[in-house]
Amino acid sequence: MKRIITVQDISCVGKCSLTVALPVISAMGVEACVLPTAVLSTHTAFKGFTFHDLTSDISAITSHWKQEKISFDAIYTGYLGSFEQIDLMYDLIKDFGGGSTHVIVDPCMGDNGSLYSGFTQDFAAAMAKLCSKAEVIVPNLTEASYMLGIPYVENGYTKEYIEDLVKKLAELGTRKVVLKGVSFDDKKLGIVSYDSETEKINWYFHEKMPQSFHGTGDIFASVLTGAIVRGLSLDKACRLAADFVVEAIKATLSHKDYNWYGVDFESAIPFLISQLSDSWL
Ligand code: PXL
Repeated sequence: MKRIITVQDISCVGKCSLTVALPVISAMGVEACVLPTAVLSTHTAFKGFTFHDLTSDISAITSHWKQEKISFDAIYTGYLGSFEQIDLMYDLIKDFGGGSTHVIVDPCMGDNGSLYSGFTQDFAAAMAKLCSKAEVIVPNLTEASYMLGIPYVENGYTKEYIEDLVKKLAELGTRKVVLKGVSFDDKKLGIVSYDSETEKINWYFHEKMPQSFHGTGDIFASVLTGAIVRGLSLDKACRLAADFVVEAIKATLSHKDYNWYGVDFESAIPFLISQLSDSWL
């Protein structure tokens, strides 16, 4: 069985980060090991959340893994709470990366033109540097703009603008870029993936949902990671991840009293499993 290590916070309530990565990656038949960066009572869109930083535990945990000669097929980093945690990711990638181990960095920092509570432009610059160590990065348009230090353009951009953006993101030093949330009209939302080695750009547009939710970026990155370690091409991995997010949003919206803070991805897990048939490979 393939094994991945995912590094992100555990928000006890809120359906994001580890509370989605664990069930989603497990459902894909991939072992999900965790390195929690912080424990929060909820994700940061709730008022008054608690935040317990776990930075000081990280080195002891990873040293133990080294002693035990534990290895991973992929390293997937998500929400990181401090500059120090970003620095620790260089060691993690040095110690557990290399060879055939995939490194996926989701520079989880913001959405809809703003950074999440607690993040700054300097943090985005540090995250941009970490992207140089990744094989695949998974920013949305907000994170891409902050990492490149350019204004966030909400809409009205051209195909050329997006193609230029993914190439600039690849210049951060990663091989592959998956840019989320691209839209040229009010009906479709898309994913653009770019492989800087082959210079191939793939576009995938799906139905635009009437509402966006917290945690969908984490769900997307979790499926993408699971799919990559299962051997799917980047294009197929993006399609599967996007389709699963759409299914999860549909499931959420089908209940009139749905939660505002996250999606019912649980209801869509049978869809995810059904898609992982041989026809995807
Ligand atoms: O889903 C992204 C995310 C992850 N972790 C924490 C968050 C958020 C988004 O708000 O607050 C703690």
